[in-house]
Amino acid sequence: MTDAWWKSAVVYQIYPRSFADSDGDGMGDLRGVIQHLDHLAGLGVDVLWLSPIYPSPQDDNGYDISDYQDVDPLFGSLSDFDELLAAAHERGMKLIMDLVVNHSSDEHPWFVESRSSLSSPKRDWYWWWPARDGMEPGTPGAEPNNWGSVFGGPAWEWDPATGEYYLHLFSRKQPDLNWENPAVRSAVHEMMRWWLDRGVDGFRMDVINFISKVPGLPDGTVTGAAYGDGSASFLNGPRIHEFLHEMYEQVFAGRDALLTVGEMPGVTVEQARLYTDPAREEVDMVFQFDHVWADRGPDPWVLQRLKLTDLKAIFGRWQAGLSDVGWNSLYWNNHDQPRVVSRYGDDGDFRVESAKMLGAVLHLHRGTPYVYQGEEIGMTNYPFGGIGDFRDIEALGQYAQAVEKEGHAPEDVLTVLRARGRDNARTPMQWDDSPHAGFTTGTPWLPANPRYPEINAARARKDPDSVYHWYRGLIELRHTEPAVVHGDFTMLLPHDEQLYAYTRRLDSTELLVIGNFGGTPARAELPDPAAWDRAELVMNNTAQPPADWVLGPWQAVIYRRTVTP
Ligand code: TEU
Repeated sequence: MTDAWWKSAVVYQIYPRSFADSDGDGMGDLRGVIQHLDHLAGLGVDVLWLSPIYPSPQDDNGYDISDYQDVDPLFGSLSDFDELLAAAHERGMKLIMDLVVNHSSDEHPWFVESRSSLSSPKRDWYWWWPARDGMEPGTPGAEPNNWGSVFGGPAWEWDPATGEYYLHLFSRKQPDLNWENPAVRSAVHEMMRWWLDRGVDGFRMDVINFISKVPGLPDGTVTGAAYGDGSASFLNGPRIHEFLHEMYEQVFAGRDALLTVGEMPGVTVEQARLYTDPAREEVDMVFQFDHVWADRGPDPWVLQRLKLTDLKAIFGRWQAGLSDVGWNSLYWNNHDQPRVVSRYGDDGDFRVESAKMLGAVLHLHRGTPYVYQGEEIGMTNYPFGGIGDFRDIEALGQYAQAVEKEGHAPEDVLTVLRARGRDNARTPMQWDDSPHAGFTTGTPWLPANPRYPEINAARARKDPDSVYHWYRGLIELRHTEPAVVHGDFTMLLPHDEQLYAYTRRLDSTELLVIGNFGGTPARAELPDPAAWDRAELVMNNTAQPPADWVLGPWQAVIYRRTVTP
């Protein structure tokens, strides 16, 4: 495990619903992915991660699964899937699946059976609880505890037929599976082995640090929101390491060349050291959230600007914390995050420069980078208007709770949703300048971003100065320069509010990365500038190299030198 293949790999995330539609129904599908594999192979990525394609009522766009071992007809068939897997493998790319097993759909046969009666053999596969002591079941406040769900409203749904409540940390159509039950765990393991036997190369595990709950499910802390915050009872719960190690033994042990990454909101560096220590046999890496929560203030409905020094403190802590044991994953974007160029860059005059700068600063860290569809062409947030423009269950549910239950001004909530809402990531991939950005010949389920005539893949591939070719260069650098993969990391200028700078060092090679997070020139006060006098400028996103270490607006530079011991 010392030289794991995924340390030099770059992963590309596909959100199939919004990637490419081959049959004109307005919804992306697997044949659409197959048609665009050369765009991905050309970029040089090593692994594809497919967001869920399983049969689903689509309450949360497929993160509510009603059959773990098939493909939703919306996306195609199992034979389309096999063809995609073979076509990816032919091009030297691996493919990992999304594993969503903290919860299933309420339409999964397991849940249908579980809710059918108090004595159902599957009753204990989910979290069924009676009403709070002394309360009339089904009345307001009678829920077993005070937890709110991530998508707004209580985390419990009353089932009049059996008179009990079931737990759902996400929507009411996503009941939480009861991992305390060994039969649940072995059913999940069996399903995972079935996919691996089919040839898939690993899993991205959805909110996997939520699966172990504190027994008794005590009330959460009351924060002034409509519901309590129960996260202390389900984030990194008491049996989480046991469950992950058991999964490793039952599913992954003895299989080669896999990749496992656990999505873990709220994970700390100390916990991540345990999760990703190869000797403990849990997961290869985790997705932490600190750097995408860095622009979140105490009031969720007030936009807060990023302080660059906070961002550097976060990455610095993660780089140091996982330097001797474990491994980082690196990402700006995924299907839940707004577009990074609109968030931490400048999507106006400096869109191309800032998208490249953000890519360089992220990819040169130690860890495995993830690119989300459209990031490689610098796609931007969508100009949402009113709440009617949003489709995401999270945006709609949180809006309803904030406005109707908590009395926030609609315009304040909309301001935050426009900047941070998940639909920003979910508008169609922009392939070319034909109608709907070439995503579909029909009517897309979410409209294409109106900037597609300027920002699209066909144009980016033709332009050697595009964000696409810059990302291709970053990926190539990771593949060819071992210091990018294995070098030590040292943060420089931790107190500078505009420049992000660090070095990577492996044996006699040292790299220096500097990125300007602003639209004005800024001078890097390096600790030892003379050491870099004769260094090679490996990548630069503007026409001129810095003079006297003054970087232009949104400039990014990567230098390499040979160190004589
Ligand atoms: O997301 C987990 C998660 O914590 C999200 O709630 C995320 O922090 C939030 O949406 C950011 O706005 C995973 C999936 O990635 C997401 O798409 C699913 O909706 C969720 O789990 C439930 O499966």
